[in-house]
Amino acid sequence: HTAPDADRITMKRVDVNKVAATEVSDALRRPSQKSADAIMNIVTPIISDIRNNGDKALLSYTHKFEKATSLTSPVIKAPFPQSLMNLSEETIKAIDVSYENIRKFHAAQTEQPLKVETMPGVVCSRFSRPIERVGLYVPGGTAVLPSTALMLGVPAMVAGCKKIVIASPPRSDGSITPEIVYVAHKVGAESIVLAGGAQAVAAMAYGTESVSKVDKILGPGNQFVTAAKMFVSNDTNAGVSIDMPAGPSEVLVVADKDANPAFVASDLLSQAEHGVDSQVVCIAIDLSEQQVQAIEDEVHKQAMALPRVDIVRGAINHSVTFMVKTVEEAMKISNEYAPEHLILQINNAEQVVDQVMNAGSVFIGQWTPESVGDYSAGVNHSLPTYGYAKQYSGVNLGSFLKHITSSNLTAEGLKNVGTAVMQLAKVEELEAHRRAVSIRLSTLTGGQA
Ligand code: HSO
Ligand code: ZN
Repeated sequence: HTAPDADRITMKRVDVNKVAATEVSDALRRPSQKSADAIMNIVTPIISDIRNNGDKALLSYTHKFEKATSLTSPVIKAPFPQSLMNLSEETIKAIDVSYENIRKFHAAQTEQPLKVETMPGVVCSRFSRPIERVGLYVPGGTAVLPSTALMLGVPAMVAGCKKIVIASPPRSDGSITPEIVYVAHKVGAESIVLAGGAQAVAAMAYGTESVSKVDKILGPGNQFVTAAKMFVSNDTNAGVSIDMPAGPSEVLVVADKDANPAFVASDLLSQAEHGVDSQVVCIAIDLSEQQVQAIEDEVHKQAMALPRVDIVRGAINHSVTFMVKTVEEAMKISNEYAPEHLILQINNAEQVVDQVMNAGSVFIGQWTPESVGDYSAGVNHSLPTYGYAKQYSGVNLGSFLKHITSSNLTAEGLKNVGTAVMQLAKVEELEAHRRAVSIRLSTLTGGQA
């Protein structure tokens, strides 16, 4: 039954010790995205239309793209009516448990203000303040994602953001997923914008008659959402920042001889079902031909039983298994790929975490499927994709804060540091800078500036 056939859902295999290094890096390449220019050409007119025509334009895009032609107002303001959050007991409980774990983990990220006396009488401090108004984008598309509302809304609430705006595309009947309304209510959101895509991003960046303007926009989305976020964050008229560039979801699973092939396959598939453009990578450490085969058999068997098998098939099509000999080789490939999610189904997984240099979030040991982090463990699931784990952190409490520094000098302190300041001002030929120090120092000695 393992004979290759066209319908078989199977990943490409690369034996790292038998091929050229270029073949490894080729196999690690992400599926290519539509050209950035083409996407920008589509989103810029939408953004201008929202800037010029506000609510009217926003509604017309929602009528067009979401087919929600009955919608007459693009915003629901808090307090949200109970009728919009009718949920089963089980769902309420699941959201409450997840909310509490996410709240605990993000509250623990609170940093104490720091204060350092760099020289006698020269005190430098750093403290943080919340970003006042944040816009949280919760994607619609092929799945409803109330968990993303939790992952963005809870840290915003913990940080103390005054105004939380949540945007999410409505369903074609104009209604919004009740789970999202319940989360919005729990995190104290000011409003829910019933819109998606570039138009929702533009509405939050510039504000409309009914959409509140925000200072930062966070959250994953398709290429149009990402392009719009990039555009508005570059527009000084908008005065808005973004979290990070977002791309399709991905996972890299490292498995050794003791890993359960069924567990490994289940983790690969849980990411593969996100979208046809998702990518999953498996690195098998010192596995025999039969053991790799066992994982591949499980991938096929479990995939065939999934409701979203067609999406999975698309993702698995550009996914790969690497065969390596050692943990070090595996971690070298993983760090090069910089996966959004890294799952370590290996012995001594906890020690191997020391070797992780680039990853969004790590899942340690065989009892830690990525799904727990997607929903309920407490870690954030809004993470850098597409290799951006090399330079970006996932969403965290700090994403909703600014750090402010302060200096506080005594007369003694100014005497101690003043010489250095005056000399550097002289080097830069900025005489007013030099005098701001010298005028004070001469006051201290009772002389003239
Ligand atoms: N794995 C996704 C997050 C998610 N999973 C939401 C299920 N719902 C990207 O990190
Ligand atoms: Zn997921």
